[in-house]
Amino acid sequence: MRSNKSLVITLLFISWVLTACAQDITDYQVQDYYTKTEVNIEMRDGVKLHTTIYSPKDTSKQYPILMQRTPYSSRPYGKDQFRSKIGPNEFLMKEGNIIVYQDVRGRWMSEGTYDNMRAYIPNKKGKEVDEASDTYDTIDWLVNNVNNNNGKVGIWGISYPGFYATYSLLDAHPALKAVSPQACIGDFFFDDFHHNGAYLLSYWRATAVFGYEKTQPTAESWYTFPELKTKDQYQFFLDAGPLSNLDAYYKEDNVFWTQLKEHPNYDEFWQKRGIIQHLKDIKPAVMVVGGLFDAEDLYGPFETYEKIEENSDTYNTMVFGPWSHGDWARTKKRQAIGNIYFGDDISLDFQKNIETSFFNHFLKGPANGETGLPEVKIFNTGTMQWDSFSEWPPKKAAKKTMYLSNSNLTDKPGAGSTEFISDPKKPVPYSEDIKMVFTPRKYMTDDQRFAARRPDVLVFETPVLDEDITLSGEILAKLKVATTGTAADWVVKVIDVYPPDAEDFEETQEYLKMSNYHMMVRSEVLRGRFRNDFSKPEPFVPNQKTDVTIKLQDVYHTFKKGHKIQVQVQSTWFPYIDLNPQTYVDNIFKAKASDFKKQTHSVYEDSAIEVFVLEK
Ligand code: PG9
Repeated sequence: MRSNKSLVITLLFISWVLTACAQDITDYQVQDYYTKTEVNIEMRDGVKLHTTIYSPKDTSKQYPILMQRTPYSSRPYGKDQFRSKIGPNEFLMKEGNIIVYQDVRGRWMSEGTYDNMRAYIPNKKGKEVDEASDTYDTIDWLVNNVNNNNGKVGIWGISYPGFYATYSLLDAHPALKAVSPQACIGDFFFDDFHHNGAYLLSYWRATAVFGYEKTQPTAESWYTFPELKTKDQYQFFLDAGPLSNLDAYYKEDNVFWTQLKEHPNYDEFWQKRGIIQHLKDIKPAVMVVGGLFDAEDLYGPFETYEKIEENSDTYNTMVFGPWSHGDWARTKKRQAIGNIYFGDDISLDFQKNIETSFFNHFLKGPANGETGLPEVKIFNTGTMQWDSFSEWPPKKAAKKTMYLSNSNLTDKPGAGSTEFISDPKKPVPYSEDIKMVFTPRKYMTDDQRFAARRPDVLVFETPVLDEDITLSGEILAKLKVATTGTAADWVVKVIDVYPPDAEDFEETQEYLKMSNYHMMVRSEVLRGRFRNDFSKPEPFVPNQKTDVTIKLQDVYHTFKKGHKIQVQVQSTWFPYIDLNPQTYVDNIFKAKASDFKKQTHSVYEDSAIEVFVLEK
């Protein structure tokens, strides 16, 4: 039996080691392990793009290059100014990689003219440029000029940088081996600024970020946000009235606000800027990452993965977690969105065991054989567990149709209809806690009881479930509606109703918070004028029964035994989206106050929700 003394010494040594490791994580200083250089790389048309290069100080070995191209600035600028963290995550930072940030054309310290979601040009000639050629030219310069690089390049990016990551797959440089588009914008008519043609009014302030053009390379922000004296976003926009009243808050030269107003339909302006259509014959390995509760870019990641899967033989995988926009890049321990707690260390585990493995396999490893990562890793937001699939959507899921009949979700259609009055003067709030935000990020698991109890929200639900039911894949809302007016928006929400005795999440510690909680699982809107064609809007014929089909983005959610599935249908969702006048006008951005009318809408009982139920 060893003496107590040696036991104490052993314990002291263990605690020292742990502290040292902990210090290593907390005391890590980028400047102690990396040098920084800044270069202006000349593109094929002569424009120079400002590029920051962090290179490991240990020059005894070679490293891959991990790059991000961004419209949000590569700052801090200055060779002695270091970011506190670099790269996709801290594991890849501490392992040592050459990490590069680049201001895209026309932004911050780069030259050139910015073009918001610049359109891809197939078969470019001579000095024709787009984001693909800028990426190609940049990679070519880097692999030929940066010391100690191993000739392999990876690209990652979240949101707008995610769009540039997707873009890098087109006409890809041969040195580009691995790309991770994350929360990647696919198309501004379905991501961020619009959802199925409805303008996201809640994004209004963000228009400043992309609306003003700088006249020369600058390290200082050149755009300003509208000065507002309120946090109450609902009241502000309700009081503001028609969208044209918002012009006064933007200087006349806000290019993007003008583009939004001039292109209310899915016209060539938006179509040519969508990137999904070009994703074919992709060569680099791809890992698409998204958040199942990402309020900004949900369309992009799902469409990016599925389009590459359809059109390319490359290694193409997808990870979708219980995250809001970009959550997976943070190092917080507790993963929760609003009142819903999903577990601890979910993001850190993703960074360490998935993201780092993906890049190391293709950039440092033999890059052949299996990565050991699943084709699809997706979090079940009902069981709070990760699951893996060899394809998405899962083949072993069967379509099930539920009809919206007399407040119930039933197996058979009804013969009647339910009506409600939709009043633009008292629109349905999109949440109970609406603040004047840059973009709405946290509402997607909010309790929907407040809405269920409004007369202008129709509620349909199953009886209490006597067994678990798991929905996997897209949800299609096939509504049959009518309106006394000639225009209307249609919002569908799919909700998990917790039982009255639902356990509180240990972490939440708010007594009986989860009792009868109406957790939003998925929601989507369609601007009714686009029901047949996003590029050809058309009015409703008053009081005529009309088909309106809305695709809700994919889910992976188990509705547990004792819960209920609920569907809510409404016509306003304010100010997440702008108000529909409910009388047809060519361009809602130019509607007058007198155009906005209260109308009576009807939802017929042969309306249906089509879901995919995963077989047990
Ligand atoms: N896609 C996100 C966004 C775009 C435009 C305005 C506001 C947000 C993002 O890049 O974060």
